Amino acid sequence: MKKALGFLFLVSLLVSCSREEKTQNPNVIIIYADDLGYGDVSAYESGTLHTPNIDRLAAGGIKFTQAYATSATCTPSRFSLLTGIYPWRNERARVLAGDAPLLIHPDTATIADIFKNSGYSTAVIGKWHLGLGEGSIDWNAEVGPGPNDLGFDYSYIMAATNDRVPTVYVKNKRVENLRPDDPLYVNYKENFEGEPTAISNPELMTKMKWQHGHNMSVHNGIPRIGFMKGGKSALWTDETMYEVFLNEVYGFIHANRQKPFFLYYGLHEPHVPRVPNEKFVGKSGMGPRGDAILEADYCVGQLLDKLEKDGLLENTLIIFSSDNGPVLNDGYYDDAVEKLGDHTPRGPLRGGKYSLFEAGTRVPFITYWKGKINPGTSDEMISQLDIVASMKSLISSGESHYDGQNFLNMLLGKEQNGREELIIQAMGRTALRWKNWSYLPANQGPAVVQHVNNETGFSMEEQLYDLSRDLGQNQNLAETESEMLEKLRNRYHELTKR
Ligand code: NG6
Ligand code: CA
Repeated sequence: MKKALGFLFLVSLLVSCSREEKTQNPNVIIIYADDLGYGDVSAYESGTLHTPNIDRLAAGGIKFTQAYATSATCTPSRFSLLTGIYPWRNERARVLAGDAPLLIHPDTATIADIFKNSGYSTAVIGKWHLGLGEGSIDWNAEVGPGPNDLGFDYSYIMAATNDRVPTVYVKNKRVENLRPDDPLYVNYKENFEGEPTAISNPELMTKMKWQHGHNMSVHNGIPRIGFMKGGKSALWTDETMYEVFLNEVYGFIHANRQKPFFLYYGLHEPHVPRVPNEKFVGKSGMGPRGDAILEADYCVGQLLDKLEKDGLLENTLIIFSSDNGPVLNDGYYDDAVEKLGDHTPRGPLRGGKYSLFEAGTRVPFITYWKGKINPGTSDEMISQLDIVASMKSLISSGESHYDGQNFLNMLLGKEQNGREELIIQAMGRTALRWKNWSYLPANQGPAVVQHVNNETGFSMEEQLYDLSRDLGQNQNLAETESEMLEKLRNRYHELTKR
């Protein structure tokens, strides 16, 4: 009898503990779009393109108007998102090839480690682009180290980008659906003898043609960067990618509905090649880029519905953002420029992907937690660099993590006390945001990215803009505001000292 009572007591204790844990430890989902611009979300720039599901997040959460990716390209931004370390501290944090070694050292405390160490189930599903392995990858064996060595219990990823080989999914270190009788080989330096490329066999490009770069191996009628051979059974279909990742997301959430989980969901849209499912084709009137954004928006809506159906919406903090600013022509003939119409992917900002001007790194950024966050807008400055420290504070304690600061209360709408200063990066160059000012030091490099047509902000003349009066960075005040210029120049050098 005594024993039974003891047992019952233990059971009720366990039940109440797990309930307690549930309220104390919310699930966290980061939805990270690829190349989605500040003005691509209709909650930010009401125009011709409508993103009702991302808008649903904004309407029920906090829309940040001054939130930054750390870099104007993917790999460095993702590096910082997961580590809280500025990308310019790591020489290798640049757009990586599909066979590049893992960029984050397994000893680094990542956001996934932090969740995992607090008892969370952790997963990355979608775009990775942070390297895999240690230098030479055998795609037919275990592919690692990778996300599973950085705190993610589960990983279902594309290794790099959708325009880079290998065009396969990697699930927990194994290329999915690979058959031993048709091994997969990848090379970024030279082609495999006898294998066709977009140059030798242009007739293979049945779905999309390259405009610049992207002229090596062809898969699914689309030319890519890098050479690949074999692995036919494992090759992905671009048109169903949204669904493959979404199903993985459902599976992970369902398996972990009883315990706290952290999910990093890397959407592949609207990065090139833009090959949306037929469900979305023609729906935006803007060609594949607009349709791909609608596909991404649909995925956000499906995820919200799933959480609601599983009764998890009130116990899940969602952070939505993008890895860098927008780009139209990023290497394929896909009508992105021709069919743009009145839509303004960069919103009121200058520049875009690859740029030190604002549109390179200032991105949509929304926090949503049903019943916990009072909806609103925040004009405070914050960086994706700060997410790790803020999540640390959410589940345990701490005020910083490497370069990142804790802004949990601001993310939850309880305080308005953002960053005073921030270093941003574009293609290896850096600039300073300080209060309402933007300072771009003298930087060597092209003023405009060839073919892409995005302004970089690189100039041998220093630039100084007062964003409170000149959000579009049209008036360089470097000559007239010499005191401010000197102050910011000094601060920039102090902050970027390595
Ligand atoms: C560039 C590619 C571009 C895109 C980018 C990475 C060429 C000419 N351009 O080198 O298409 O893939 O890398 O984009 O190859 S990111 O969003 O992953 O950083
Ligand atoms: Ca990107």
